[in-house]
Amino acid sequence: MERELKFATKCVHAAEKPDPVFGAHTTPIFQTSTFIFENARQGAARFAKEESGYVYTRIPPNTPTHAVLAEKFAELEGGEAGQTFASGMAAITAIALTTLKQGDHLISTDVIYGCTFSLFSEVLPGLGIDVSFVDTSDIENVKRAIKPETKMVFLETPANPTLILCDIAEIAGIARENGALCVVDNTFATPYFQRPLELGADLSLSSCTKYIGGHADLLGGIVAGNKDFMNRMSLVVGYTGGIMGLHEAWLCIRGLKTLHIRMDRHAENAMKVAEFLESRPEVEWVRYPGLTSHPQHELARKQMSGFSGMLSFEVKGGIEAGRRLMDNVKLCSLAVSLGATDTLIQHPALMTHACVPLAVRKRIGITDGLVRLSVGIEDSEDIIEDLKQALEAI
Ligand code: LCS
Repeated sequence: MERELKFATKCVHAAEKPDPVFGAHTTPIFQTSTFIFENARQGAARFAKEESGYVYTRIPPNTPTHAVLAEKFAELEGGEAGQTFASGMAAITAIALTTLKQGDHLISTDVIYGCTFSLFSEVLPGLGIDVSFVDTSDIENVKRAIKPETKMVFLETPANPTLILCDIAEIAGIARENGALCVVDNTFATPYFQRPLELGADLSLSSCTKYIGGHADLLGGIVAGNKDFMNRMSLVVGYTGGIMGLHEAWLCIRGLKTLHIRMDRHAENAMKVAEFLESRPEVEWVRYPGLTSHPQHELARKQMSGFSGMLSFEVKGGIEAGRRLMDNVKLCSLAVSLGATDTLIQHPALMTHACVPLAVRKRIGITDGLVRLSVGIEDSEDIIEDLKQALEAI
């Protein structure tokens, strides 16, 4: 049997094919909206899906640039196939529309990115889909929430912004036994640190806007899973049209080539920053899966090979102290999004999760004083120095 390439080698080489016409070393951007058929028979065969190949840029497999990115990501996640999207939200929407219809039931992690929460709580119920938000950190809650109509269990782990985890293998098993699809939003961990498909999930998705692109200069989404699901989803992709731009696809291919190096540095820096914050008298608590104080540190060690670059913490003095901290940082950028090369600081209660009702935020631990940090790949000493001066200025 052929030896499987290591993850770092896959980041660099997977799906890359030298251009057979001109020999271009990198994957070209196929800046075209349509593809020429050799004859009418071929055009008809491609539309009928009797023959594989490109048709029109909105319709999967979109273009060869998109196809290389989808295949590269699928290989990194350990999936059979992939599909790219205009954003992480477009990916989540297409998965939901492919899987759920009127009368179906969705179980979702309760701590989840704000717009995913709004999509599930405001848009899907309008289509007749019943949604239960569940604390998936306890599998008993998932078992209790399952109904005959449950068609999908949607997990986000580590969760945005509280960094709470859920046991992917256990929950994927429960979903499978009950005929429901298990989908994991793997944006925070990336396939470098966590591979949900290998743990039994059906689909793993990422917002490429974050670590996959890696440089805070694009919007994109991507999904990996089996071929059958991708074929079914291709209809929804073609009909709804939320596809990734060509330049973005090219940037994501480039981003993935350094994913392993960037993620190691993000995680190394995040651990140092988490330990620094935990040692400070101004800080009430710190939540980072790599800290032994994280309530699910053992689970993190079991299902992740590293702890990524995201952490949250609360400064003593609540919302006001947090606001002063954010106003006083000089090196860190006060911005939403995450997974950039620079360190980003933001306030979920007023920013990314402002759309989540206060009562829900309180129940799921998004306190008003919670500050979220996306630790960048700068020198950790400089990040820590900046946070130190900002904490002292509170
Ligand atoms: N999933 C997670 C876990 C996210 O954090 C985000 C965006 C998305 C999906 C959606 O991806 P997008 O459509 O933006 O590509 N998270 C953001 C955040 O925490 N700040 O700004 C956006």
